[in-house]
Amino acid sequence: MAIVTQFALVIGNKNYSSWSLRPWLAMKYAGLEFAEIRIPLDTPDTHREIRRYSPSRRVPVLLHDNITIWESWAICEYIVENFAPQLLPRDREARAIARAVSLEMHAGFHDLRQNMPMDCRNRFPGEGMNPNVRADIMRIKEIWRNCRHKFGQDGLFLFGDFSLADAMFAPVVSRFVTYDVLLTDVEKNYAATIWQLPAMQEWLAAASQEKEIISHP
Ligand SMILES: N[C@@H](CCC(=O)N[C@@H](CS)C(=O)NCC(=O)O)C(=O)O
Repeated sequence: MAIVTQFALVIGNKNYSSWSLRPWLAMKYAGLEFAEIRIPLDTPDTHREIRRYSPSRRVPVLLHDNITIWESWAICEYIVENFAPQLLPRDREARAIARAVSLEMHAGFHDLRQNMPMDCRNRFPGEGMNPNVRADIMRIKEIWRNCRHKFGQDGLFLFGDFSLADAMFAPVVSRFVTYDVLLTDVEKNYAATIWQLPAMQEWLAAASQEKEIISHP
């Protein structure tokens, strides 16, 4: 596939912006070259800077060919539809379930997101746990086990090869590392696969170099 340039992805801090990580990973695995416009979150300039690019006043935003696309999942779908069809499984059922679990992630797990915010370079073992967070974690682990068992046997990812579903769950892997969430074997192996991806390591290395600190509520 030809490398298409002239993409720019507007993202937040790599250490904190879980929504930015998702399409960033998808673009890396699509083999697309893109510029990054990084806007640190939670500063006096953040809202003004984000408004320059984003109608929703949120990052990520993809700029391509005079088109502005906001919402992480919409960016992922745009990449698949136009440049990287391989990022969703071809099989009808697997493709439908990949979308279902991705959108379950996109729309849900508020307790986990609120109480265990992404903070790639830090470690807070045991912090943030409560019964609702535990329920979110149980459901995520169930998704991982079911997908690996039913659709993932031919590869290392939820649906075998790397897909948008893996990009959507990558920030959860980072949270599980930061808050030292207990995982069983299938879950642990899957989390390790995501954590060790070269692109994930590139993101984490950049996150560790960032100077901004956003304290947790
Ligand atoms: N549903 C949106 C959520 C995007 C979102 O909440 N982004 C956060 C950063 S991770 C943001 O832009 N916050 C703006 C702010 O803090 O002012 C998506 O999927 O892209």
